Amino acid sequence: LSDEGTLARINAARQAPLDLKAAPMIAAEATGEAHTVYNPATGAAVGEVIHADADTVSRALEASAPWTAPVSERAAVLRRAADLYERNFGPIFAILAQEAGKTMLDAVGELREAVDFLRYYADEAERRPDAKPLGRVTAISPWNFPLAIFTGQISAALATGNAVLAKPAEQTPLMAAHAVALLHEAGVPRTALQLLTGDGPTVGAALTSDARIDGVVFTGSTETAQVIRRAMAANLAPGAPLIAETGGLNAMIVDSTALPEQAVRDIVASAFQSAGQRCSALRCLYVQEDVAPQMIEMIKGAMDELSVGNPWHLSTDVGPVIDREARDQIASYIAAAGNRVLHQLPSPAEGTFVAPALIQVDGIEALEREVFGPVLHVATFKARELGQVIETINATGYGLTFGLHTRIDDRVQQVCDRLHVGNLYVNRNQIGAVVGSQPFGGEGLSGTGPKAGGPRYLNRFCAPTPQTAQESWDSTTDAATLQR
Ligand code: UN1
Repeated sequence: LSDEGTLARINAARQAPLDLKAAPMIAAEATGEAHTVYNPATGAAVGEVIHADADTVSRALEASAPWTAPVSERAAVLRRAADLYERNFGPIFAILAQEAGKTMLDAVGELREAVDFLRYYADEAERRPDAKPLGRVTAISPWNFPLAIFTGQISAALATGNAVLAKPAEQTPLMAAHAVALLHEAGVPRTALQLLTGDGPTVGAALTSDARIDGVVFTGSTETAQVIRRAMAANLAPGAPLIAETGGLNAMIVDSTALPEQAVRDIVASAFQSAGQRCSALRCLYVQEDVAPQMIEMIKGAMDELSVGNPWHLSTDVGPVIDREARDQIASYIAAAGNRVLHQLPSPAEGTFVAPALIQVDGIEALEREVFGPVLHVATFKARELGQVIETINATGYGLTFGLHTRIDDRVQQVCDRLHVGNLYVNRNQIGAVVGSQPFGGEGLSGTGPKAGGPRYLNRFCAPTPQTAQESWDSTTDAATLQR
């Protein structure tokens, strides 16, 4: 993206006019009501979506059939889909910007990740030639990665031969419909991959409680995962797994040996890239007291450099939050912080923007809840209080990402040994896990495991074998997570 010629070419490719429509894509007749999809940056209508009604969901369940083609053929189709995704970068970037408020940097990363998932799970499935699928899998995906996580869930389930019933987030049906069209074009049978655009109470509830469902894969809030687990416990076969990746109260520790410029760059990226709308984003920074005043001034200075605005403009660093409800909730949270707000940029007047904010935390406190937006909290600690900081982070019960900036080698080991966290990043930012080389997932309230984009992930989408049943995510562990 630093090359102007490439940027101009990418930008030109997303200018083509699009007819943005989404509807249930099922192997039977679909019916439902029309709703408008809005651009969070401008408030303009960008497309239309039909929400599946209850009859459509039950027709889809009826029509659903596992993908019985040999694994080599399934893998070839998924690789073909990866190629189609790459060739379609223009419309994909246009939809990501207009429907999900994604900056170009985020959109490029998202497409890359989606393509990586398709190829990685195709390869992984071929390593398990004798595996049997679970059967029918429900995939419920979030709006913050409407292409990458949507595709990751679906491709894991399809690679292993399952039938998928996919319910995308209500805010991002257009990206989902475009992706499913490409997957069908690549050769995924329509009975193996069905899309059910719609709302949680109609579509989500039916697809997580119907006895014909053999497993659920979900990414979203911890609270919704708990609702899904209860629905599954009441109605599904007792062995049906929930594979969940949920929220976090992600922290970073910066001690007095850290390199200040590097730490500040990584703090600002971790907290504010994607407008803080990543489950991996940094929420609470703990800075050692003697370097805190300087560090806080540098963070404020770096925040001032951020350009907040419409992601359609290539110079934008921070786009809108997803919708009005999110904007109002985050804005009132910041307002309630009163004089603990150390710094906040001005917000654009139009659209659902929340400008990045820095909020002071008194003492070594943990945050009470995840605020899913560009809000960074900062606390200070004395050298002898490091242990207490780690205990405080562990005590939240969440354990998704964690960042550490230090130049003391022993400290890295000490922190690694004591923190209960899925992804621990040292002397770098704490977002942007990479499929294959940095699998992503959390502990405790942050998810069930196994990690997405990792070598054990596909096992969970297969009927258990004596060997896979031994793995640490077996049903006992699975039932114990999300309940702390
Ligand atoms: C999420 O925000 O739901 O590490 C997942 C990252 C991403 C995963 C984030 N690859 O930022």
